[in-house]
Amino acid sequence: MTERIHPTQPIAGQKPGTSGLRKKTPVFMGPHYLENFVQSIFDVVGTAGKTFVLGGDGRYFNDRAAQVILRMAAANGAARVIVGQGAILSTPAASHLIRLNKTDGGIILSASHNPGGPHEDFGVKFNMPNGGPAPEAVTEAMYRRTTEITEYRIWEGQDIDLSRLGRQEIGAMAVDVVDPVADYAALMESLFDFPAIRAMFQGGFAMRMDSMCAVTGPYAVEILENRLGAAKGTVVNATPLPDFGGMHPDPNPTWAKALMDEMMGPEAPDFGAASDGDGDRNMVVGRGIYVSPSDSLAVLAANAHLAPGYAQGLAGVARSMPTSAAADRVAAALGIAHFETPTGWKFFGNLMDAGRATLCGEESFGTGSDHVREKDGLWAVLLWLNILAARRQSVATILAEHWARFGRNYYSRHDFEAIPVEKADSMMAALRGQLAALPGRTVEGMQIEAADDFAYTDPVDGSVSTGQGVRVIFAGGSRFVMRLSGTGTEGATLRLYLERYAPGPEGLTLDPQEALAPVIRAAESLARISGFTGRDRPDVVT
Ligand code: VG1
Ligand code: CO
Repeated sequence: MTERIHPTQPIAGQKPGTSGLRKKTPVFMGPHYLENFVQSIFDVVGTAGKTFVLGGDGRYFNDRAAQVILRMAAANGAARVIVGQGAILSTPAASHLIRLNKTDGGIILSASHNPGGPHEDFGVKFNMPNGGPAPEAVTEAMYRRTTEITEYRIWEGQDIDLSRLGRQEIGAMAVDVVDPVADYAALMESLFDFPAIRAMFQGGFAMRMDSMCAVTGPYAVEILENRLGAAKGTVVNATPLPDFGGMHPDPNPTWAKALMDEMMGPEAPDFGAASDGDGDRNMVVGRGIYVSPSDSLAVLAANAHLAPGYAQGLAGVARSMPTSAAADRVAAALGIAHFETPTGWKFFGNLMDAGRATLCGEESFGTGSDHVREKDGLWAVLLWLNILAARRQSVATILAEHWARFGRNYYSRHDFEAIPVEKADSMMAALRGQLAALPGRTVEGMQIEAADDFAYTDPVDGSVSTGQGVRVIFAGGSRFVMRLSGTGTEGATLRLYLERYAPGPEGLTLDPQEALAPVIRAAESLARISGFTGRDRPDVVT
């Protein structure tokens, strides 16, 4: 092998979004594209003598990209890289390995819930030594570096054999290939009551776990089937494929339709779950009942003490701003702190590091805790299983009792995808322009209490993030929020988040779309979504 310094030039558009840099795969495979971004990461975080973790969700180009990054890490003077066998690591497992081995961070190869394949999406993100996604100041510095880069360093030579466990070397750098599942499975076993869950499965409890041909397959088979004794075949679509079998690995009722149909059908098992491309998202479904992610966070917060890892109680609960306030009500009842952060897991890191939040969640099928610094799909599934085993009730009963106690935050998100960017921008600008005049006005019979563009001051380090989503809040706890996605790779995606609070005891069992109808009409009348975009219905409803 020989070390080379390659001249290069800045490539426009290498700006990380909500969760790393995501682009169409052919863009990432273009000349110097991956190399420029990775060198920019290394230039910002420093590499000499450092140890990093590396792995990805197995999508197309994952294996090639991993080889390039290993050779670049060696040429940049890193001491050691811990890499998942086959270059595979789920995002939460990568976060765990970063923390467990006290490394200097890690690179995760994934475009998460976006489809994968030669013509779909690829992504790269850097996680900090705490195991969490790099904060905005760091990703900004990486982006700035991509605009001035002139060279990158790489060893040229043969590939490392990533199928072989154990140590190999590139120049002076050690490459340790590790089992992607083992340490993560041990962590799960330390948090949850495996004997109780095993007994529940032995008693005939049936489950369907849809891994959507993405990275959680091997994790779910090992944990659910091998260690917890769930029936063989409980995990479906369990083999990770480079194109996720053509599926869209986003665990929501639209893209995990087969699971939804089964759970709503006559042969439904007791519990269903799905996770996304990189394993950090989860959808949970009971027999005949869908659990909205916002409700899931609230139920988990209210019941976490039933799991051994959380028996001592929670320090606090944090949710992203567009996530419903259901978790806040639980926090208030428990007498613990609650926090409202911008969208994206990176904003939870400081709260968890400071011991102020134990559980965190987003409406986008993300839940997690301070066991790692990423959201964690299988963790959420296991916490649900632990609660089901402890309470010996159905998902439907647990939800009904939860709403009876706390009231129900009806919630839905409407996504309008691939809108021309100029149209989306003018719509958002027009809405922002009205905000100051909205409070006090009545729309659809609801009085507007407040309207703003969400800004967040991190209570730990004081950093400020502005422009995080427009919210219009009505008297009585209803609201809508609008923001543009920061993970898409085509045009703009508008996310419209809708919420309405019903205190109960009446009116707790409506269809969410019906319950939210006045809020949906209010959003349309104020933001003129159809007028600006020409769309009269969303592409995805969750
Ligand atoms: C979306 C979700 C956000 C989530 C992010 C990454 O971002 O809304 O809650 O943290 O995806 O999830 P955006 O900017 O498109 O709304 V993952 O599982 O794709 O890394
Ligand atoms: Co994900």
